[in-house]
Amino acid sequence: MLRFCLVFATLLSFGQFADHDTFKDCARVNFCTTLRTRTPENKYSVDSDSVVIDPDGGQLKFDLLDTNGSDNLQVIITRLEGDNFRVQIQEPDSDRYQLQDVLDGELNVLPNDKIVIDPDSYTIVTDGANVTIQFSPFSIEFTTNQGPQLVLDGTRLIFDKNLDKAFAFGVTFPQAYQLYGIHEHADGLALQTTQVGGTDPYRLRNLDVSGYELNSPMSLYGSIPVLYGHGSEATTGIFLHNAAEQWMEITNGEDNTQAYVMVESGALDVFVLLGPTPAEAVRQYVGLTGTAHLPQLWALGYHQSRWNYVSQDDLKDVVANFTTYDFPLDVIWLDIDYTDGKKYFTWDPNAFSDPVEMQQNISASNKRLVTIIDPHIKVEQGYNVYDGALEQDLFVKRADGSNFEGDCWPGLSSYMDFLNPDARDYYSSFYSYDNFPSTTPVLAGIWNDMNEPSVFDNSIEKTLPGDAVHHGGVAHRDIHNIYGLLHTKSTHQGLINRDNNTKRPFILTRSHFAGTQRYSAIWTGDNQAEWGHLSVSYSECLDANLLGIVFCGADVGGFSNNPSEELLQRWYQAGAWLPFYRAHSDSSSQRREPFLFNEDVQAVIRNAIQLRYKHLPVWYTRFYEHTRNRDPIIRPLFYQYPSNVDVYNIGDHLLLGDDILVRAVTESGVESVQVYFPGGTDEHWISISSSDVYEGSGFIDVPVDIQGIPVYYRKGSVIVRKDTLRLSSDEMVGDGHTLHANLDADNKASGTVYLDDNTSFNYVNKEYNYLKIDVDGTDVTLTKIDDDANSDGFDFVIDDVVVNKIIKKPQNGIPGKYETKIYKKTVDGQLLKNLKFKFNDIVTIKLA
Ligand code: MIG
Repeated sequence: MLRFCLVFATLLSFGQFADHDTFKDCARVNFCTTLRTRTPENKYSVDSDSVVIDPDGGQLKFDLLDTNGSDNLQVIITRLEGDNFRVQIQEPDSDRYQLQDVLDGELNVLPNDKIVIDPDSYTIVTDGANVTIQFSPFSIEFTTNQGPQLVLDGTRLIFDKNLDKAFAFGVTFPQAYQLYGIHEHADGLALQTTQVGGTDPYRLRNLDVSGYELNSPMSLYGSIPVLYGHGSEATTGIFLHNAAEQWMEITNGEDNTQAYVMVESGALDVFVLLGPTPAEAVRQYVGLTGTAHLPQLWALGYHQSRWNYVSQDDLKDVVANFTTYDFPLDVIWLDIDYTDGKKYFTWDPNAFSDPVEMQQNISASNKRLVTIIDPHIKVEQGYNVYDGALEQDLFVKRADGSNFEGDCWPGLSSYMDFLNPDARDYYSSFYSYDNFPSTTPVLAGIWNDMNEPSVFDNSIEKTLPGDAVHHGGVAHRDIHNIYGLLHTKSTHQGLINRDNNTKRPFILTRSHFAGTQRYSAIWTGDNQAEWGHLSVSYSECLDANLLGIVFCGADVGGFSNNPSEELLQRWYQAGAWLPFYRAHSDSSSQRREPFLFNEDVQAVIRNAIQLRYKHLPVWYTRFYEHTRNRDPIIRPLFYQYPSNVDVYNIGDHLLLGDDILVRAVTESGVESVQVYFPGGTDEHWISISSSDVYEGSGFIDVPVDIQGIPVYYRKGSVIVRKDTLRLSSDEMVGDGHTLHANLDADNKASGTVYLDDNTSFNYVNKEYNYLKIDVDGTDVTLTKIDDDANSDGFDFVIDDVVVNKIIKKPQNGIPGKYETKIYKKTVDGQLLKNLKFKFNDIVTIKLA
């Protein structure tokens, strides 16, 4: 049996290229082929008699007349807070599925207090924007102070009864040069131009694509239908609130940046984001679908996973070796191997005969456990999860009304119908300590995999068929892309209930959609141990960060196949700067836990992980600021430097917040790499591994060795670190901080730091300490940012201050130099850690 499993697993997961027989291109999808080649026509005009202005409700409604007379449509334009708009277009008698569960709460609708009525147009006028509805030919044009920004173009609006519920629409971005967004594709950061005869349109249909290929518009596991049109003057965007299969034709270029969106079913429901900066466009989008809550601190540490830790002894050994070999570790993961016959919420009685003891063992060295729970349920009478769901009728159905059954890990399986609130409640109850036997709080988080959902049947693209039926008679095709979101929603509720709402849940999901950030972190699925996959991990997670899902990572080392030692080291170094930091590997790959390598390799990997831990206060503070401001945690260069056209395609650099610049090394055998330093010649970037300082003047060739990748602090920043080396985040809680102050020309630097209980939701009730730090020469001033926050118990303890001062300016691409002074922890003879920062405290510390 074991032998059979291994062979089976190998066949399934091995592959250098995606399976194009199974996963379709546009040419094999009827609605895509038909809509893609449709010639634009002036088909629609506004029926001026039909316009209804509803000033209180903020809506404008009107009919579109089809010149052929048959296919009239209705349009509703709603004005939302922040000068954003919603456009809904559908047939007058439409029974299209209206998506639920995705938006974060109620929308804030604003009244249309000014509408200019002309003979051939209407214009909604607000402080920041004009929205002009042209009657004939029909179009909706959004104009801001920076000029025309976005046009919903009537000539490519298609509702075709011959294609059932499929529709299409076009958007042009008059001021953009480049489109970004529409996660998830294994592609560069900037979207490619697609065209008939060239690259296929980008597809958004959540699929279990093993062995996926790079530079490809193929679907992967998640879909976020958000597009940003970006130019040097302005950034705008659209969010298509629709979870059916979609294809997007992309055209980039000055004066001609546009997208043509083809959708299988559901509603045409578009939110327009008017920017005008990338930061504002992102905030507008995240305002619709919500922020991530803070993770528990440990979730930001290093995670060790592998398919297959085969027994409790195997697992305990791995954990023990991390300690023996001095590698920090917060979480050890169990893949499907721990279950009894792939029945989730059970343990294999032989290999995992004493899960409680195993959890105690893990916890003794301050580590935690995460286990996998998939959404398919083994069809087996006597398996309680199955029996109850069968009895309460909670499975997805076939078109004929019988329960859908398909093949997956356990053999024949049925699929929880997470669209049904009762199914979500039912499933969530299995996470309780009673219902998931032998679990303790050491089982600190859950991994939801295979939730596209995956079905082992290539004839249906390895997922549920579109005509499968959900609660309320909803066709699967209408909600396909939110199946994983609803799975994590149920899991999230389960963990909240399990711990009586005292702990912030940690969930990792493979399938995702707009709004997933409210419940779960994501990873990029089954990547490969290849340099190109290391590089794409940056562009994929940067993209996710622009689209609200900030907690993103990729399997460190690559899931399939075996990385060279060099690639593995580079991956540990780069992965340390993505929000989610987990090594994971396929069951058929060789083991590659860091302690298995020679001492030189170990030292490099240890350094990479330690550097992650030193920056935990930065990560935690950025996550908090995300909850507060909706900002991405990691950012591509164009986001921070939007008018610099040279950085539009750079996807292998990232900024953590705005003060740390990282360049992944994704090339083998190099002694130097090109690093782009942004910000102009007045901006300076201080290397953390040498005494070099670079000016923000573009690409500079920087020497590298295997010890590290290029990382820089921005001049004028204070980076708050914990530099005492420990073996887990728990062990660091009592440690003091080291401020790394990077002085500017005026000898000033500033930053922020956030502290709380690392665990609970009390921060929502303002139980935290959030401080602004200002360094001026040798004075350090700490100012509480929220007067009304209760910081009792969250003292900010400073051990020492590292002051970096530029002593030779960089010039003409030649690096300058900085020197470092370290100031120790005395203030008027007191230890800094005895200081408490209470209500309104401003404390000035003289550095000795
Ligand atoms: O079809 O649970 O992406 O991380 O190790 C493979 C086994 C199923 C896919 C996940 C991968 C995981 C594996 N799973």
